[in-house]
Amino acid sequence: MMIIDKDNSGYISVEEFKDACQLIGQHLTGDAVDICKSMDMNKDGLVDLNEFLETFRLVESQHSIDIDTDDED
Ligand SMILES: [Ca+2]
Repeated sequence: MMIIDKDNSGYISVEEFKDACQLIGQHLTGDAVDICKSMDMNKDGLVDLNEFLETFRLVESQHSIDIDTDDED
C-alpha cells in the first residue's frame, strides 16, 4: 500500500511529497541530518524509498492513533 501516493498514480507528486515531509517533520524533530539518520533504518548512510515509506508509515500510524503516553507514573 502506498500511503504517500494517495491517488495511487504510481508516482509521488510534489503535493504528496510535501504532505509527507510535513507529517514526518511534526514527529521527527531536529535538523535535516538528524531526520535522515532517524529514517536510515539499516544504517547504510542512505535513505532509500523503502526507508522513506516505512518512516512515513510509522509517523502516520502515530498520527492517526491517539497515543496515550504515560509520561507520569
Ligand atoms: Ca538505509
